[in-house]
Amino acid sequence: MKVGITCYPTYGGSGAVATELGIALAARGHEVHFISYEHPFRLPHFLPRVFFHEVSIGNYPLFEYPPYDLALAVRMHDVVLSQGLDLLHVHYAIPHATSAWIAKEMLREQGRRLPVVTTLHGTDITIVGQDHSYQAITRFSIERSDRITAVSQWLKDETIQAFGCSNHRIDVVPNFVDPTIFDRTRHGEGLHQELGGGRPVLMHISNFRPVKRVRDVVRAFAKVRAARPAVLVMVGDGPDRHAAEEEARTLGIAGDVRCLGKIDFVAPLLAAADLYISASESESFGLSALEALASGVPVVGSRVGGLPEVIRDGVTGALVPLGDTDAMAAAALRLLEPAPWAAASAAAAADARARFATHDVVARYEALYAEALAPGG
Ligand code: GMT
Repeated sequence: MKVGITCYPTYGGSGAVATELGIALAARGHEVHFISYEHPFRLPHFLPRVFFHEVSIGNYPLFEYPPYDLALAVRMHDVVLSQGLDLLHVHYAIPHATSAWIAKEMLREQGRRLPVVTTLHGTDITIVGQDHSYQAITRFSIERSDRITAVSQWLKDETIQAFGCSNHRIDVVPNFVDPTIFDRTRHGEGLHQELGGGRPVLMHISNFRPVKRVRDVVRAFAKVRAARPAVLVMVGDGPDRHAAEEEARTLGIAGDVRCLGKIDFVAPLLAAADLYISASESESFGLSALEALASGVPVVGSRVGGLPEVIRDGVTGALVPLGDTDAMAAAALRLLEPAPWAAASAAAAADARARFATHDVVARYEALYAEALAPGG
């Protein structure tokens, strides 16, 4: 198959999933064409059967807001025709599903059918899509897609509740992880020693947006730190990074908190972690949490959104009430004890492989593509 993939290329789970999907599809013999304004951050520069088509946004002094969605629709239309694409798979509804619908309509005028698969990821449904400025077009574009997928059952339910797309089939296709890359056994002790100097390493990876509640991560860590030596390694960057650093200074633990900034390839870091902390107030899935689990890192997370579908409470980690940093610290301290840690670490790696391995999930997308391509599909 020749598949066009559109996603946000910058840091973020939806771009990471879309890119890993494209790489996996190419490895399975498909031809994959990424269409976006920038090279996706997880895409190495050359891979057989993987191509990148940049959307250039023509500007004009009249445009205070250059219309990216239109430039994207035109580029999608061009690439479908020039490369003979079979279908488009867009990640994150806004504006990608809308641009895909425009491209599809332009092609229909020319007698060309273009199936569109839309994957809903999170805030496209829970926040941005429900903003009055976008709600009607988001619903319209989702409903015009030939196949709709959501990354968790929770997100599917939210979509139906927020948009009422109840007459439309939504398949739950979870995010996935490559267990050969996120594999603790591939990495030595060196990085763990470097990061923690012999102390347990707690880790958090995100884009530091308000929804991630990174100050709660620091507060929970401070309570762990009060009970035993440990370090907190924070990876990523975003609007609340400064607030997290400030919180660490205020709590007097700045010396034990290391903010590493944005790092593209996090597998070695996760393999050097003992515990992963997610304090998000909403998380449709939690890709970093899954990558941590696959790396044998138990996760302490807030009981929100799709996280309970990813973390098995009491088995691969712990779920605590949102904002309850006491409960978070207590769970972390329990899990840092040698026997509970060993059991949870082994269970986490095994569960991630059993339920979310790349091969199985990508096969489900292939099946959906085949359905959408079938006559009348
Ligand atoms: O919806 C977002 O916040 C953006 C998106 C992203 O690009 O990071 O994150 C969402 O999609 C990820 C991949 O499917 C999920 O793992 C994240 O849980 C989800 N974020 C939220 O729901 C806040």
